[in-house]
Amino acid sequence: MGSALSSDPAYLPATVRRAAKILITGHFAVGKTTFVRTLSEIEPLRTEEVMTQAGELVDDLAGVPGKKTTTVAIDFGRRTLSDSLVLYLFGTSGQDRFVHLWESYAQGALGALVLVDPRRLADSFDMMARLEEMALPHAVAVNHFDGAPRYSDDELRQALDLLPDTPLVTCDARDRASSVRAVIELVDHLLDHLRELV
Ligand SMILES: Nc1nc2c(ncn2[C@@H]2O[C@H](COP(=O)(O)OP(=O)(O)OP(=O)(O)O)[C@@H](O)[C@H]2O)c(=O)[nH]1
Ligand SMILES: [Mg+2]
Repeated sequence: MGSALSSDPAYLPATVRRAAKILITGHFAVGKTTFVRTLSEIEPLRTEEVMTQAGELVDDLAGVPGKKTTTVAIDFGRRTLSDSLVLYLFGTSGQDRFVHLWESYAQGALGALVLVDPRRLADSFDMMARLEEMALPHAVAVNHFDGAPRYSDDELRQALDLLPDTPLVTCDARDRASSVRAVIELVDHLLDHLRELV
């Protein structure tokens, strides 16, 4: 019985003692829902709605022509990172019109992983400013899109006005190994941050 439960990914290992809420965030269509789906060990909860003509003027689909839906509230997934630590992943909506949800998103969150599309760096400015304002510790993951410009870390840091200790990594939200690496960078950063507080 015990072994059946422990082999079912729906159940957490009995050794897990710590849980952390992490936000997966970023601007519209940067790959947040994809990232949560790739990383989650359970079937993620999604709140996708079909995009309609009404949003045509605000939903900039340049570079993501196949995208038909958008997150209207939250994505939720779970990833056990070690024998003792589980992450609860909350993917935010990228739509400006849901900015009022941010207070709920941030409630109890230890930190955020900000996905960035190198083809539209300026679209990330509002998000970076919001996280600074909320003093929410974060790491930045540049999501790989085919044909996107390749910037050096220095160029990206300068463009996004990152603090020297803000981790900057690259990932492909469709690829599990690189997504795990990105989230581990964030967790390491959060642990450093927590150590500074005690
Ligand atoms: N080439 C490439 N495409 C990606 C990647 N990540 C996501 N996509 C595609 O980009 C599109 C947008 O992905 P979503 O995961 O829906 O983006 P989102 O940030 O959740 O979008 P909103 O919730 O509407 O803000 C989808 O068609 C994905 O298949 C990536 O790393 N590389
Ligand atoms: Mg989404």
